[in-house]
Amino acid sequence: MVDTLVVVPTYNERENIEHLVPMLLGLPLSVGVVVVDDNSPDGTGEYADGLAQADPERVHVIHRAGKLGLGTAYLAGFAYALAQPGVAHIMSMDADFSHHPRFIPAMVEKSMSGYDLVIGSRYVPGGTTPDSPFSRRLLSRGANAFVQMTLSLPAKDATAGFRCYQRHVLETLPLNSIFSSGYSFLIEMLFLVRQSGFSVGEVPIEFVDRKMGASKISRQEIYRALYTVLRLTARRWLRRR
Ligand SMILES: Nc1nc2c(ncn2[C@@H]2O[C@H](COP(=O)(O)OP(=O)(O)OP(=O)(O)O)[C@@H](O)[C@H]2O)c(=O)[nH]1
Ligand SMILES: [Mg+2]
Repeated sequence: MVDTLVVVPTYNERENIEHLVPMLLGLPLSVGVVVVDDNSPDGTGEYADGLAQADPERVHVIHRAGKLGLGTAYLAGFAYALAQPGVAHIMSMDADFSHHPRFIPAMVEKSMSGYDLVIGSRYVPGGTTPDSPFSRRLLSRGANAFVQMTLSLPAKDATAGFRCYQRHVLETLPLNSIFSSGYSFLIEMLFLVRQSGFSVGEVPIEFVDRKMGASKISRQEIYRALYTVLRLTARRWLRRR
């Protein structure tokens, strides 16, 4: 019976999931994987189908018609996870090995010690980004500093997609009310987590840059994230008044 289900959104990650899914299944935990693929032109979806056929109890693939965004991909994965009765921990991670499976046991352990959400974090003591170029560090640090300042989110790494939610968190949060469809979904989720009074813990990780495939972050995504933060700041402000 699968206890921890890992949601992996993919868009053109064939070379990565080839290695990632077997590594996840090899963890010393009862892990299942849900690949949420947006009809990747490189055949990620079909490749994932093969992995699911080989281990249908533990691997599932959700196919969507086209590139519909990271946020809605998480939502599709979460909906599937919540429909599986035995699943206690619902995780999300990138497919590109920036989030390495070896950190999952520590994240699940921390989740079991009582944290409603555990983040695999670059910015707590012990966390590192050894090969990030300066421009990427600046973007990530800048984004984190900005959301700390405006939303005072309860995590040092508020934009990380490496997360472990306890089941009841996803059952409780108003997921359908989430406005962001892209990367800023992660900020909005954390905002909701805090608003609902859930506890957040962080586990240090080594975040390495992708070696295979290409980044999907665009300038447009950055503007959208900025808009999300401003919108949530306004909401918070109005509530306070
Ligand atoms: N299903 C789906 N997956 C997506 C979409 N956009 C990004 N992804 C996946 O989300 C994860 C994160 O995307 P990345 O391109 O690695 O973004 P990033 O990690 O912020 O940026 P890089 O470090 O530059 O790679 C990867 O597994 C992508 O394949 C999307 O629209 N749909
Ligand atoms: Mg990446």
